[in-house]
Amino acid sequence: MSHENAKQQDLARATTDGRAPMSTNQGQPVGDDQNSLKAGGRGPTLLEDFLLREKLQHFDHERIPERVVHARGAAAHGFFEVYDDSLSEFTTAQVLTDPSLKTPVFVRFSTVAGSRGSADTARDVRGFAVKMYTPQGNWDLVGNNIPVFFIQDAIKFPDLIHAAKAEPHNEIPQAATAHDTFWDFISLTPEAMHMVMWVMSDRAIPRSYALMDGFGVHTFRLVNAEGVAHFVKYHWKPKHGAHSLVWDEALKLAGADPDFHRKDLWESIEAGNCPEWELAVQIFDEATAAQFDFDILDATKIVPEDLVPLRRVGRMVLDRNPDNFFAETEQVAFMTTNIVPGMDFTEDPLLQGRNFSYLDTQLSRLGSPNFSELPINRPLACVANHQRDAHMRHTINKGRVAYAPASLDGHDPAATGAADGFHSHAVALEGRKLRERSPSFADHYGQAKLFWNSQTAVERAHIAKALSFELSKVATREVRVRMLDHLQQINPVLAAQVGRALGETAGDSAAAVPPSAASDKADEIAIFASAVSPTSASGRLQSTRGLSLLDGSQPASAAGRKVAVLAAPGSDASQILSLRSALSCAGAQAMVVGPHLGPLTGEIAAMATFANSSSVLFDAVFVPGGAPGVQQLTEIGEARRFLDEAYRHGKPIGVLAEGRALLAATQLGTLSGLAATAASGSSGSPAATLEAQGVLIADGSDVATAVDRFVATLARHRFPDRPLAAQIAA
Ligand code: HDE
Repeated sequence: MSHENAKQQDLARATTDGRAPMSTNQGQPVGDDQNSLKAGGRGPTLLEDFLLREKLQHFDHERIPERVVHARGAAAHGFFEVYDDSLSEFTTAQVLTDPSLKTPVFVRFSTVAGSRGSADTARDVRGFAVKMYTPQGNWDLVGNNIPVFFIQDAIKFPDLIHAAKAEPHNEIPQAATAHDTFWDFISLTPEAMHMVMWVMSDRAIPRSYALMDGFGVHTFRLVNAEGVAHFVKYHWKPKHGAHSLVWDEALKLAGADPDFHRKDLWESIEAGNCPEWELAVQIFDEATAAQFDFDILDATKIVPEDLVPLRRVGRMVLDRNPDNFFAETEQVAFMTTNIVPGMDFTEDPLLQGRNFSYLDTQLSRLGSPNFSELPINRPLACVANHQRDAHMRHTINKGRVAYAPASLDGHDPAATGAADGFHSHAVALEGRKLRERSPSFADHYGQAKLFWNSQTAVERAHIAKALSFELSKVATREVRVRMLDHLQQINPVLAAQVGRALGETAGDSAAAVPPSAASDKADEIAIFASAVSPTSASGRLQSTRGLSLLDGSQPASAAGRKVAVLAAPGSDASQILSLRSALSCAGAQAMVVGPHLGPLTGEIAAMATFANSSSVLFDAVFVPGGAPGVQQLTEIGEARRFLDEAYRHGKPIGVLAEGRALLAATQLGTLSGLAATAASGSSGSPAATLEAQGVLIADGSDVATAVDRFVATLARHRFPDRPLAAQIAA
């Protein structure tokens, strides 16, 4: 059996389709599962009814505690493989050096603050936890989609989480940091400022799990066969690029589809559109680390890519959905301590604390040290030791020797301690025992500025808007003002703009402009274009690659995208079919939205309606021609809003032939002048202006070309630069 399939086979031993004749948990056949045992037809129920009691008793105990953080999540199976053996220079870990090995993986994505039932699109860090079932035991890379963290020392973690979660007196708000206790804590925690910049950026509202980066966050060690160690930072780079939602869309999605990310992951895999990432590493030695003007043990710092480039070493594909959410996604137990020979930790005080916390948490959530025997957690590597007993022990250990050294029953005391077993790297340490933060951790604003400088003007405007939103929800003025002081340290224009939104004067107030609500406004973006800050603790870089989502460095791809096709009886079916086949060639999907479900026009049926969906569920909107269909659509307010809202959210829009009339009937049609040109019958400049903003208007003479151009536009994700967006009420 190949190693790749070994975990699937292993899980199969514990998997059932439940199709056998019904039985109790003790295996007795059940004759009647719908009526309890009673004295007479009208009761009372008899205590003797063990069938009733077993069923209720099991149900009563169905819940286990949700994760204290990262409660909301979704997961999938897949594999990881390295491209070649080039990392053997640095590590003995087989998973990183043997290109013939396909290592089975189970990956769980999550939000941090919300409860298990909270909405997927909350502004939050995303967990990106990878469990690899390697031949040398399990390796867990328990990372996030943001490469830094709020705090430098694990001892502050309970405070951070208590402040971020819903407030304890009324359990409000759910899955949101926009409240007093979070910002009170943050405003008193300068070390959080770099992370705050990331969390207020669009990184915290990803389009999907498949379209986000992953990071190991801490600096780890790799150790080679000679015992020589190097430092390593891990990155996961999504094949189709990292892309985000816009804030107004994320808010609306929380209502329209709280399962948006979970569903996207599930449906992509079911459709064979398998999410894929490359593993990239930054490897450097102690001498290099010593030259940096920041400390590589400080989890609030990145190692800028311009200092140590990424080296892409392998790929991970998620290709199978779990069979059972509870047994797999809920019971999977990630632990930072799961590393394999050839790897090691560093002295990062956040990582050191995590190395205690994850095992401890599993004991409480899963209730027994035997959690490692659960199918989803058990390693493929052979388990043999003298640990015994405890709740729910599955393994039946034969013999009487449960100790070492031992000589009875053929045990050989010398056999303990295999030559290629795990051993910790012999790090040279010295120092006095003390409770103190290293002075090398003291710079809290330098890399916040590096991140800020590395963003495009649009991204800076989004950070300002996110901060304005979050802080405007803080009732205590002193907290808001304290945050403005921190922003002032990061960038005075940022502070001024947020200050203006909060009704305060801050920063370079001459540079601020009246803030709009959620949408992008040209003058707001313009003020950020040249608002850069001098950096520190950044390797003397002013900006660096790898931090912006909108600088053009993300791969353009339409794969995995969903397009709403607005249609009604009389819409042009052949145009819809052309679009559908062009999208499917690009790995994207068309979903026809109509006034009702079922057959609409030709062989086209609606899979969604204006009553059950809205533009936020899609990446783009397309309106085919066909005069009777378009006429009907123009009379449906929701159809017009579909286009207005998609425009406001920067999404590609395509209209073909008579479909143009629907666009002309929208607010965008009026504001852009398209309605006026439509009335006069002339085709003029509004269409050309809109085209530059990702709104394609084609006359229907060459459908194939029009459709291809639309797919190419879809691959560009979003068009933030839309001057009319702020005027549209959608
Ligand atoms: Fe976690 N974290 N964490 N964390 N974390 C948990 O473990 C903790 C931190 C991360 O999908 C818990 O099994 C401490 C950083 C992910 O199941 C808990 C500290 C990073 C997941 C815990 C941190 C993470 C967790 C809760 C500060 C990014 C979800 C349930 C020292 C590198 C894993 C559980 C999954 C989960 C503790 C900080 C990522 C309580 C004490 C930094 C992705 O043990």
